[in-house]
Amino acid sequence: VVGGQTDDCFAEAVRIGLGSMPKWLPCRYFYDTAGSRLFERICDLPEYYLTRIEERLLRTNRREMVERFGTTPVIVELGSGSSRKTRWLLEAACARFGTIEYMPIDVSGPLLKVAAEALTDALAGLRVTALVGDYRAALDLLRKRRECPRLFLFLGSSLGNYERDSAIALLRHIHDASHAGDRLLLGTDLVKDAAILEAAYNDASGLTAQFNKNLLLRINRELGGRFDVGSFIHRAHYDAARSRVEMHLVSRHEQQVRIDKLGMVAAFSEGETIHTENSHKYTITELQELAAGSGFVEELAWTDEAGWYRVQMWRRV
Ligand code: AVI
Repeated sequence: VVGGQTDDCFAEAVRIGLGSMPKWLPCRYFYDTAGSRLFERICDLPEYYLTRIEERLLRTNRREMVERFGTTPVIVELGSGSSRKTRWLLEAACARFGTIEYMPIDVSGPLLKVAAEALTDALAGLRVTALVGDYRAALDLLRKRRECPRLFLFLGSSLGNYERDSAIALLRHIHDASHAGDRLLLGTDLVKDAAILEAAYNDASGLTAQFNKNLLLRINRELGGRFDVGSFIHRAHYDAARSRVEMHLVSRHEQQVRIDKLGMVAAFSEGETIHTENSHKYTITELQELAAGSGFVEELAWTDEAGWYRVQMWRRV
């Protein structure tokens, strides 16, 4: 465990976010056990093309991805979750180098344990050292170690959930924790037609709505909240000017909600929203600017035929 989110952080985020105008909650709190399970199911939805395309790009190009390294790299994954897509890459790395050390970093200890057991059962030659906690603490720990070249993985379009400034700050943090010759494999969603994007975040089965509303249920479970989730509507729309899909929870009517453990009452007018997530979409030019702005150079990149999603390998300079 390398430092992580405590219940106090969640309580503080809710106090601040629901006391603000407009109201908001940080999207990292989606991922308690129930939220992480819902997200795994979102990844299989027909409308949510991101995971499917990324997995195909990794599967098809995995050999080329690992061949960049002359000596065996340590593979470090930020926000590994179930490590499902990473398996392709690990398999290719084990085939190329014989043994591989894999360091997944995630806030969910139980998820890491299940993923690590499944991977070591499937891949002889794989050694897993899991780090439970937030990226920053894990990166600080890694900064002090220098055994082999490292391949950092930041997949699943997770960078898109950061505001532009925070995205640069996180990339610089990865840069500071790495050494010349280390590489970053980054998966990002690209700017595209609004209808495709909105369908991906408004799926017909209502799973994304459930995922969004799980935040209110989490407040009820952990902080003694009195939210009636039926009184809120899930809304996701693409803001083309900001190139991002925004997710909100919209109050159906005027209401007051008590949150016992915080000793607060959150008052909502009809139609008032809680802004719960931004999911930024990039152009290729923007991605290359991000690389340059954080001390990396693009070495290789892979995109699907429709140009919806991009995986890029950056080398640390
Ligand atoms: C984890 N993250 C990249 C997802 C996204 O697409 O922004 C979270 C998500 N939100 C709604 N659906 C999936």
